Amino acid sequence: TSQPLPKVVVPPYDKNNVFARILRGEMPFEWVYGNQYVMAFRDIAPVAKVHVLVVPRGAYVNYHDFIENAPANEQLGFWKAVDHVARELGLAENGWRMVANTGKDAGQVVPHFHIHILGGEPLGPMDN
Ligand code: DGP
Repeated sequence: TSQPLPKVVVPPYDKNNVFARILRGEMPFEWVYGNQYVMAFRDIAPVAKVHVLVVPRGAYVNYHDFIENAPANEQLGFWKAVDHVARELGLAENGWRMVANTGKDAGQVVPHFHIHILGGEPLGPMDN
């Protein structure tokens, strides 16, 4: 028997966040990959030699919102696309890291769920 999980309050989706604007083609970005489920583009402030963001086309604020509310086909399409992009970027052989900042303590700044793909060089330990 387990405790009931605490409720997660998801803020309303802000249609004008930068990734929403990129998805609508209202902002310049460095294209990497796209399909019916996702877009992938270079991070504007890379912290590794390869730093790419994968975002679902659907409007989800964070991981909780995505995993609870996105239809199963969108979720599978998203996760498969993350793997596809990493392979297309040539990261499969030497490996890579996936990161999803969620909320305040993680420093999430863009309120549209996204995965960071990091690699192209040894990344070092995750020291925080
Ligand atoms: P976070 O929400 O903490 O996962 O960080 C958002 C990331 O998005 C951060 O690494 C910088 C990147 N970013 C912010 N604004 C833009 C933008 O306008 N274009 C691109 N390509 N990346 C952005």
